[in-house]
Amino acid sequence: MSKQTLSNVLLYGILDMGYVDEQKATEVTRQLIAGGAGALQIRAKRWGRERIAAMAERVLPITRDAGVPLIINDYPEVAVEVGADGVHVGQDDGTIDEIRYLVGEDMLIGRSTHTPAQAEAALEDGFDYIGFGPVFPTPTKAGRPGIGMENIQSVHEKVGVEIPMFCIGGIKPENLDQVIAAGARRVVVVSALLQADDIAATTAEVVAKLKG
Ligand code: 3NM
Repeated sequence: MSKQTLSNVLLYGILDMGYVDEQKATEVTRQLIAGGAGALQIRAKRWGRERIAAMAERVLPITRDAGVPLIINDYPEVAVEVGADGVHVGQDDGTIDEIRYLVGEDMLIGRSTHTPAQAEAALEDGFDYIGFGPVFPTPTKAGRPGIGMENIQSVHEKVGVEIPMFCIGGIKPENLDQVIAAGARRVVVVSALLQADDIAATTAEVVAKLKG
C-alpha cells in the first residue's frame, strides 16, 4: 500500500475515547464519515496499546471501505501492528527519523504544533501534516492556553500551502466562521462533533462551511 494523502481533507475527525462510548465507537465512526470527515484518528489517552489496537481493528474495516485514512494517536507500533494509515505524535514524542524508522515509508506521520516556529520546524523535518492549536482553550486538551487566531494566516502561507495544516482546539460550528476568516482551510473538531445530538448532521454542517 502506498502512502495516502490528506491533501483533499477539510475536516479531520477524532474518535476520542474520552467522549465516545466504547460500544458505540463503530456507529460514531460511520456517522463522522457519513457527515464528510475525510480522515479519522483514534485517540485514547487513558488506554493501553492493546485496547487501542483492538479498537482500531473494529474501526478499520469501516474507514477502509470509505477510503478514509485511519491514524493512531501516540503509538507508532500500534499503527504498524493493525495496518493503520498513519500515526500522530506530539512535540515530545520523538524525531521524524525515529518515528519513520518504526512505521516505514508508507505511513502518514502528523505532528501537533503550538507555535509558528514548531509548525515551520515540522514542515522542514518532513512531517506529512500538522495540527496547529489549540486555537481556543479546550477541555479535550486541558491545561493549555489558546494560541488565538492571529498566526493562522501566516502559518498557512508558510506551512499550510506545503503540507496540510489542520487548525484544532475548541473549534465548533458556532465559531468556525471566525476561524475560517482568520485563514484556516482545514480543521479538526472533536468534542463539538462527538457531543452533538446528530453527529452526521453537525459534521456535514462543518464540512459545508469549510467548502465555502
Ligand atoms: N490537540 P476539541 S487541541 C487533541 O492543540 C487536541 O494540539 C490540540 O478537541 C492541540 O475539538 C486538541 O474538543 C483538542 O477542542 C481538540
